[in-house]
Amino acid sequence: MKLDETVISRAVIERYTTKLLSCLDVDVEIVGGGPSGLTAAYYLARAGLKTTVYERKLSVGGGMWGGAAMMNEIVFQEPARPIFEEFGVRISRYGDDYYTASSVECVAALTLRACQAGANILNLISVEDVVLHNNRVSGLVLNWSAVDIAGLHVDPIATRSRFVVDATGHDAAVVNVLTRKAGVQIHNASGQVQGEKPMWAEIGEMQIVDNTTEVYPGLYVTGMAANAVHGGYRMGAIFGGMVLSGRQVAQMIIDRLKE
Ligand code: 48F
Repeated sequence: MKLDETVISRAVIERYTTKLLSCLDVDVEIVGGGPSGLTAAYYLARAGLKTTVYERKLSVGGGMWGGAAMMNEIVFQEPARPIFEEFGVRISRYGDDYYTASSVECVAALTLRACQAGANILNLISVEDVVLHNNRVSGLVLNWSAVDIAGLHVDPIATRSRFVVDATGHDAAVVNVLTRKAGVQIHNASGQVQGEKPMWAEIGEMQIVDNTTEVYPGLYVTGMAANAVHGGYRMGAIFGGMVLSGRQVAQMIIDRLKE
């Protein structure tokens, strides 16, 4: 059998181009491939919705890899257990109220399940802006992360979707760019990004599901971005709220698209 370098290159170029073209017009675009974004992608794609995740880094997983202070175990609580079990993660009980799992296994499982459910995950792409039509977020503005890092003056490409999800974690990057550039009021207590509060795990974990909302027409928040936008507490290395919020935003969008 002969292996031809140009055929290998052609395969990559053709297949990636097909994939990228299929992402130009989708049901849901998720910005950020951390635990909340990957969980949302799994449930949305499983419901048959055309779903894309954009991740600016080489690897998805966000803040999950490092557990707490680089000790690669994560902790979660009972309400999140069925989600981790559905992802096929091996979990261990810790005391009466906690479970632990390998953070590496969690990232791998969430990523695999999201892909196998049919979500497209595109890494190395940074979302730098939103498409805003008639006071509704209608898509995303993308560029290669390498362009951003190198500071090159290169115009982006734009997509269309029915809903965008900001799953960018503490930065709430999508909501921040919308409010900064469009000067709009968002749907929270102050109309502006409130910023996260200091750490209070119990309250932060309770708030995160309630804070998973549509903050502007067409734009939802999930995960730590939800608490950042609504002024909720941070919670550190407990990840139950992240997957519960990811499942919640998926369900809200699925319900909306059924209307
Ligand atoms: O930060 P991240 O893991 O967000 P999350 O899903 O989970 C938070 C936890 O990891 C942890 C915590 C647990 O209690 O508080 O922090 O809310 O993942 C966010 C992902 O979004 C990517 C970023 O690289 C990361 O992988 N991201 C951020 N900005 C952009 C982006 C952008 N502009 N374009 C594309 N990806």
